[in-house]
Parts: sequence; structure tokens; C-alpha cells
Amino acid sequence: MINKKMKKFDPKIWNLINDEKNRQELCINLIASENYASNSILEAQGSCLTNKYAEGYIGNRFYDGCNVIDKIESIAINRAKKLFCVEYANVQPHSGSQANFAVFQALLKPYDIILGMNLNHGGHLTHGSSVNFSGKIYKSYSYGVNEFGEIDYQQFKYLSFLHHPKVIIGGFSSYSGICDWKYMRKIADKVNAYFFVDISHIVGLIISGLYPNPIKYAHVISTTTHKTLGGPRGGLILSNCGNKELYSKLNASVFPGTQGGPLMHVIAAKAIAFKEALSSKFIKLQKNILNYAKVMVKIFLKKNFLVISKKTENHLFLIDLSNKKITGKEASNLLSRAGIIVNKNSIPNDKQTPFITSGIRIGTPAIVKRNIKINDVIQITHWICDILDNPENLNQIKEIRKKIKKICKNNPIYAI
Ligand code: DSN
Repeated sequence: MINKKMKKFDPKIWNLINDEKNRQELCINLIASENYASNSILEAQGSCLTNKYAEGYIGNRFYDGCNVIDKIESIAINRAKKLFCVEYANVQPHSGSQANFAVFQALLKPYDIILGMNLNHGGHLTHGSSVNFSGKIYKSYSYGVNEFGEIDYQQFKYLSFLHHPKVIIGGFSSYSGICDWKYMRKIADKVNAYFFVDISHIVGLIISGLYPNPIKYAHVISTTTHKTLGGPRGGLILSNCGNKELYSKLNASVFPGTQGGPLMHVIAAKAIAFKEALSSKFIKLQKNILNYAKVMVKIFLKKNFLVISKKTENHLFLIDLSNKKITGKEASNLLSRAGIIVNKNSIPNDKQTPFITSGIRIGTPAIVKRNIKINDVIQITHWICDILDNPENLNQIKEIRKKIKKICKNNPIYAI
């Protein structure tokens, strides 16, 4: 993976890449949006494809020398169509945010109205947050969760009828429940809105049949390719709505609307990720991702931790730490000292700022990918509880750090 020439020419960067590799190898990663790309994917991303400019689409590029590139993009598109059972796929978005930007630009004009999930209740920045383009270019309203931590569909309906958004956004970054895509589309139809779903977090579960699939309800879908899908960092736009004019608009919105040259090394890596996701091994991984999350939630509840909505139906869950007298920031710092990596996360109606927060988010894709066994997961969950229940006990953290290292060494990510 790391070439000797780099070591000689730029030892600073070479060493830092090595440091990061060691950090990843020796820590338990419970960040819900992270995963490990396979060696094949890393290889494609580090290939000569990075040299090629290919603005445009297959057979219609602005540069010569794109005959090989065309074949690669065509494989990526065809695999995406097969994997998601859709007739339209655009593999060029550089990221999930870029994909969402392109979708908005295709469907909306500046100052049009959008309705998405509140960032503080589990939504994503690009779903209308006031600090993001989506809340600055468009007039944005947001729905949230109720006292049980479930999407408040009454509020969703009320806001839809009140504001008549042009686009209603489904999907989330930190919500552990099931979304009622059918109902959301029904309301979107009633107010004449497009229904756009961002499935970035749950994409792997959806294609494995473990989470409801919104494809028949959404006009447009976007996703990242690196979360539960486990591919390279990147974005993807899909649709099966049958509206060819909309497909052309989406293409034009990606290029030339919001991006220049596609990253062909990443598109090749996406193609590999789609092939991996078409295998039966992938479904097994996704089953474990869901199962591990459910097992962890049960332990946290038993140990008197406040899990938002008291359950999970996907790969992640949120813990409200307000009964533990510790903030999200303090909790994630302490866990990180033991080699357990989570992220601080706002909880619904949080009184703390997003930099401090009252919660942490926990997710299971990465531990499943590196083959951590269920007994170790149970043990790690107990250690998390022990650390957060005894934040002053630094010796305990030291001891747990040693045991975490051992588990990590037994389950190498890249089998070095
Ligand atoms: N930053 C991602 C997450 O952690 O959920 C979303 O883009």
C-alpha cells in the first residue's frame, strides 16, 4: 500500500500515513459513518486513473484519450443500476454533500422551499441547516423527533401543508428508527413536492433487505459510497422515477452544473465497491452490523444508559449522557484514551453546543468489517459503560487500552 519511493522523497507524509495506519489498526472504531475500504479499492484509488481528465459523460467528453475511462464509468454505472435495481445512476459526485447539492440544483431555484430533518434531531447538514448551502440558498424548514425519539410525522405533515415545500427530504445522519417512506411520499404528493431521500447511512442495510427501501417512493435518491457500503469516499445519485427529463437534469446538474472533472480513480473504486456489495458475503456483514448494534443497545439499557428511542433498527444509536454527569465531548475524549473511537453528537433538544453536546453516537460497520467477534463486542460495550460510569478512574482506562490493543491485533484490518 505504501510505496518505498514516497518514504524516501517525503518521509514526513510517509510517516504520518504510517501513524494513521497504526492508529486505525490499534483502535476500535465505532464511528457510525466510517468503515474500511478493501485493498482492491485502495489500489484503484492509488492508480494512474487519477491522472485523467474526463469532463462530460460516456462517449461525450471534453478531452481526448477517454476510451478506457468510458469503459470504467460504464461498468460503475451498470453495477450501480443492478445493485439498486434502478434505471438511472450518476457515479460522478465527489461526495454525499456534492451529490445533494447537485440534486437540489436540479430540482430547485434559489429561495425555493425545502423541508428536511432537523440537524439536531438526526438530520444532515445538507438537509437544510442554516450554516450550510442548503439553508442559505433555499428557504428551509425542518421536522424533528417526538418525545419517544421517533420522527414526528404529525409535525412533518403539518409543516408540509403549511409551507408547501418544493422538495421534501428523507434520510438522516443520526437516527436509529425506521422511516416511513411510503407516508412521506404520500404527503409529498399531496403538496406537490419532490420526495428526495439521502440513504447515505443505511445504504448497505437497504440493499441487503434489512431496512425499508425508499426507491419506489423517492423521485431521487443520493448516497455516499463509504459508510455502510464500505467503498471509497464518494457520492452517488440514483433514480427509478421513470422521468427521463429529470435524469438529464440531474446529469447536467452534476456536470457542468456543480462539478468539473470526475475523479476516475474513485469511480473505478466505486465500481469495485458495487461488485463487493453484490456478493452474498456483503449481506452477511450487514446482518452482523444490525445485530451488533442491537446487542450493544440492550447492554447500554441494562446498565442504565439513556439510548434515544430505547432501540435501534439500523447500524447506529445515540446515547444521551445527561444522567451520567458527563458531556459528549468528555465521553468521547475518555473513550479515545482507551482506544475506543466514537463521536460526540447532539441529542434532540440538546442544551449543549454542537462542540460539547450531551450525547455520543455509536455505530457498528467498521467493527464488523474487521471481523470483531460478538463476544468481544459485548466486552467492549461493558468497558464503555465502565469508563463512562467511572470517568475519574484513569487506571481502568489504561487497563482497558491494553485489552483493546489485544483485540485489535487479533483482528487486523489490512492483515499486515
Ligand atoms: N459526517 C457524516 C456523518 O458522520 O454522519 C455525514 O456526512
